[in-house]
Amino acid sequence: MSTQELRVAVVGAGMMGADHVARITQRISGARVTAVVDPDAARATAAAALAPGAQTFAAFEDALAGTEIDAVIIATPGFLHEPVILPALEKGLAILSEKPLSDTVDSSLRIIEAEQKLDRPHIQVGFMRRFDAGYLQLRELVRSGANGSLLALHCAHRNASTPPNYSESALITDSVIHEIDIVPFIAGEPIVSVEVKKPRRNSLAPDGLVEPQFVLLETLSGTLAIVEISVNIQFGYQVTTDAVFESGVASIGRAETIQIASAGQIGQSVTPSFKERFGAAYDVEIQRWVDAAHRGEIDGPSAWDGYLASVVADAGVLAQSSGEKVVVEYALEKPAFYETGAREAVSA
Ligand code: ISE
Repeated sequence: MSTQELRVAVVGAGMMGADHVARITQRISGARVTAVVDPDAARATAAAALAPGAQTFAAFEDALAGTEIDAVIIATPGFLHEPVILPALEKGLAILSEKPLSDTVDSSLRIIEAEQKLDRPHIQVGFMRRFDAGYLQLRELVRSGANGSLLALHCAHRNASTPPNYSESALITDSVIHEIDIVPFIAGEPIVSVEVKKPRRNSLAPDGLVEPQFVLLETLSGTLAIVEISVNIQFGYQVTTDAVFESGVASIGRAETIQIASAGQIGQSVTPSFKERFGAAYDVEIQRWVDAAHRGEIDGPSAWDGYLASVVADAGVLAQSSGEKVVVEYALEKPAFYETGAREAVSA
């Protein structure tokens, strides 16, 4: 595998899957997309057209049987990850699973148990914020201690609108899962409790969806992250963080584009979706995953990080329905297996 191009199957040809097909074809070295898997033939064909020579398949098993694959990117909804991850592990493929690792804690546990039967971690989880320049600078600032201890984080996570079938629990499991991963990454310690507050409902949200919500994530030493999740805010895609230190405030996520003062107004464009807001981070993430796969490693958040996030998300969904502060109980200690294979720069 080391000198040849990695032959990648992309499973799930929706917005994210198609974006990865284009990325690998146009900007990533050392890999090419040889298979696109989606039960929707039109979607598979449209995505495969972005990668010359790529074949299409309706199911992952068909791709395994029908072509040579070294690696797989899984970009289906979370509840469909395990049925792809388990056979991919059996084949010893390099795996990039989009977030969340899976949709339940039990499923995440089955995945990490299956992975630990191998010689080393094979799964990297697509928490792309760990590759974003702003988050990395913020993490370094916390580590340096230059402004004293980190006391609190104001996080805004805003989407223009929701896709079909987006439910209230998805606010936690599909959206805030990013803060659930990145807050410990920045703070350097785990989340110990979750609480959810619900302000006045946005009438522009689909019927029955209660949002925005405020999700309070408390870390071990008491740093509090207050996450505003708003998913039908219309104006575009915005993810910002203001970090409150003992002697100063650091802000990331607001200055992505040029600011223009003209005709009596100051304006700046807003990214329409996560594809643009985190485009550079995705590029770094996928290049490092490909390079690591050639070395027989992963280089980013592992399935263990995916499992930890699923435990916190579970507590978050409970907090959402109960209105209570829910203490996060981690049933497992980090296995030694996960101390290797993922580079320190982006792994917890
Ligand atoms: C989507 O799946 C993502 O991962 C985006 O980053 C997030 O902002 C959005 O809320 C999710 O639905």
